[in-house]
Amino acid sequence: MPRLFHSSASPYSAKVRMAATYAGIEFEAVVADTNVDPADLIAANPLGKIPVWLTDDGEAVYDSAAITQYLNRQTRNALFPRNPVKRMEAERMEALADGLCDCLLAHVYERRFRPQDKVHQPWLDRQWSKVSRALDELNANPPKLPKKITAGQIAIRAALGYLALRFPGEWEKGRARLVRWARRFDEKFPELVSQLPK
Ligand SMILES: N[C@@H](CCC(=O)N[C@@H](CS)C(=O)NCC(=O)O)C(=O)O
Repeated sequence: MPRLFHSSASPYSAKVRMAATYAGIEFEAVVADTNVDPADLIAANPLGKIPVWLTDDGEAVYDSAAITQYLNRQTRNALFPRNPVKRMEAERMEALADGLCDCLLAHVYERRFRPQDKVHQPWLDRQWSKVSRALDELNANPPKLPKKITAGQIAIRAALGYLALRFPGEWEKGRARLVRWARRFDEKFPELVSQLPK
């Protein structure tokens, strides 16, 4: 069975867990603590980052966007549409969600890994302004939620799950449509809820 190096809180890991579940691919989830650079994680990915998908052939697939493309090929397009325009939209949605998570992670890591007197507020503000713009765009144009969704909607839901976990009360104001969108996603795809960041 394929294995997934992941952590429960990681938004990119959540995206992959949700995408694999949605696509009906079974996997063994293996928790990796990136803080201690575990040897098996480093052997799979010299960057020491999660998620990493390990195929039955022992191949390591990373990063998370490469994994969703890989899972899509394994399932004959369960995660991305064939239509080129629709596919580009789905890939852009995933890129927006991943980029949003990059900013959130930069924010979290700045505060987690630097001594308090070295935390650079303008850097935090710059990251947060990107987060705000991305969330405003999503609130103004929430992605459609048809029966068949793509890795794009899944990535957005995972990113909102990370916001709910690490930034509760800091992003929802003025974005009621987006908050409702997340609730609707969970109602429509209850099987994915347990895979959200926690
Ligand atoms: N672009 C990567 C980002 C992966 C990433 O930054 N993962 C975080 C956890 S959420 C990580 O492994 N951090 C540990 C580190 O940077 O050392 C992806 O999409 O998979």
